[in-house]
Amino acid sequence: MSNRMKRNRRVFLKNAAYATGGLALLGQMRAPWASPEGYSNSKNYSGFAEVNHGSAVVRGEDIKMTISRQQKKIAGDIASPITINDISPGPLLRLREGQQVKIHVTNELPDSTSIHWHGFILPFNMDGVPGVSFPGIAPNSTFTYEFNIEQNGTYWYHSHSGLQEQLGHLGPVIIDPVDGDIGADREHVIQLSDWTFEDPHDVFRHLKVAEGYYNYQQRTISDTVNDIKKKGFVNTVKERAMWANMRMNPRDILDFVMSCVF
Ligand SMILES: [Cu+2]
Repeated sequence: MSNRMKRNRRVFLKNAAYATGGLALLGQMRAPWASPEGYSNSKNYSGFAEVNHGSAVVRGEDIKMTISRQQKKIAGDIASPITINDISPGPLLRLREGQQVKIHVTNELPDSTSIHWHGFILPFNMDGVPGVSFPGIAPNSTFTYEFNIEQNGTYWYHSHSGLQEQLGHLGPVIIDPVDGDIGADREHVIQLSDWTFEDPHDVFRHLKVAEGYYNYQQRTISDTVNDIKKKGFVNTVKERAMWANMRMNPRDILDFVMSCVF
């Protein structure tokens, strides 16, 4: 990015921040979830989990990550997500372009696990895909990933073993550019994830058996009658035929989202 572009982008972001922040004296009265370190996992804000994500940043050249399964409060109920360094989703991994890193991953799960570094440029045997580039991390063992950081940007890591990712085995990664200039005055990491109290294997099986399993908004005969009244018979039939041709349900947003996740 040229210096001029960087400057313009900064001014734009600053103005945008002031515009949205109004007279809230940005930086002094900012909302808790707008903290540079983030609080999205804090029970103070949403009651989502009993962990303050704010302290969960790991950095340096020698990093330890421990995978286990712990009881956490999610949406007011007790769940057993997979945790990384005691939180779920895992900590923000903060690296710098040009550095070397050793990441010791200890598996305290009863099953084999892995961490795939999504989008990283690295040697194939450090990629973390079991059965392809390494054998996986057996229970009660530690695998050390070791590679050079050759890029910068925003990435994420996640398990490539079974459906562990759906149980919370994932986390964000920020790699700072070698000159430290991210081209903005402030940054926020937002990682969206979803939680189901169902076993992800059951969800997977339900969707394979009946694609509309989680579609609670199926169209009914009265919708068809209403459509005919509004759009006419021919248009209604045409529209129904279009969705049928695509083999999709127009109201199956949830199924669509779950299919993408898996
Ligand atoms: Cu990935």
